[in-house]
Amino acid sequence: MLDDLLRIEREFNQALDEAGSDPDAVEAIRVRYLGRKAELTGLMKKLGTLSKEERPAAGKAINILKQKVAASLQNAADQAGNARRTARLAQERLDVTLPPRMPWTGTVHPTTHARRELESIFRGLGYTVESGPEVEDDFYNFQALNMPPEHPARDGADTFYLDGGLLLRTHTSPVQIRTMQNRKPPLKMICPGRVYRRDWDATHLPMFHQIEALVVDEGITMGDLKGTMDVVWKRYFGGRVRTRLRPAYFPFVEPGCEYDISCQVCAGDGCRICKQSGWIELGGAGMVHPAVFEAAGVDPELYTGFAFGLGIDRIAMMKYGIDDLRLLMENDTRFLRQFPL
Ligand code: FA5
Repeated sequence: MLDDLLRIEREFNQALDEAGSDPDAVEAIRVRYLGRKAELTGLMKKLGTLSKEERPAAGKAINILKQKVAASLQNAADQAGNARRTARLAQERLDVTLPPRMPWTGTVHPTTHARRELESIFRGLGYTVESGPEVEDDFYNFQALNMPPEHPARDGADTFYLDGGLLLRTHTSPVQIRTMQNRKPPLKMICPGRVYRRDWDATHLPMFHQIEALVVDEGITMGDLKGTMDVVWKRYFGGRVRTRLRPAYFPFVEPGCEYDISCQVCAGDGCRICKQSGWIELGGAGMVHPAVFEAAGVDPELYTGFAFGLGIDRIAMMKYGIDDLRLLMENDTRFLRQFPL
């Protein structure tokens, strides 16, 4: 029996060496050497076949080996567990010195940004900010603006008509009438907002944004218009911008003009965006027509006023060097994320 115990101990030590720090292998050895079917358990059962004199010494030797095996197994299991934990910790280690991956938070749309900046400039000059409905009727969009039914300027091809004599406003000028109906002069207001036309190309959108301005008081002149525009664009684009007025016809102003700024993409040298002219048209302007004052209930003998309406999308196009207005409508985040605030 003693030979058996020596052999078992040798085999056990060898098996434990081979198991190394693999906890599954250590557990398998525990089952093999201490489990119900273990050879040591078998030897224990065989004690009864030994003589009375041999039995105590043999029983003691078996128990000592069992305790040694149990202690070695406990030791090996602890080491295997530690090794596994250390390996896992090494794998999961965080390098807290790495720069963080910043979440993408979205940006303000360039048109919104341009609108907000313009609003802030006009507020600084004492203007109020008004709004009006996008679904208008014929009176506000055309008639009150000196465009009776047969007037060629209300060319049906440009207008989205709705049922019930309504339409999507084609410009922000109807808000001039609504404001004058509600407030007495002197008044200085702007109205930024969405407008709609049947257009679609690189410089024309079906839904775009205008900013309307109206100033009414005694003694307002074209000089006030030009001076105001110059201040606004110098503040918005910086000192390098040049401005010009060109005579133009709009039924609701007299005299009327178009308002250009030097192209901000090529600094006036001529490029694809300004069609080599060095100038970009931002909108129309002029002195409020007496017929418009009359339609809105303002005395044209007492008051004069100027008005203008500018395309905000075109202004954003200039500010950010965008060469196709349709990009502003497509909501492509690869484009939009180039304009962080
Ligand atoms: C008007 O809409 C007049 N109501 C402006 C006005 C107001 C004149 C007050 C006089 C007094 P016009 O149709 O030119 O004018 O449009 C003004 C500006 O809107 C244009 O110069 C352009 O910058 C912009 N615009 C016009 N159509 C489009 C379009 N389809 N897409 C984007 N911008 C446009």
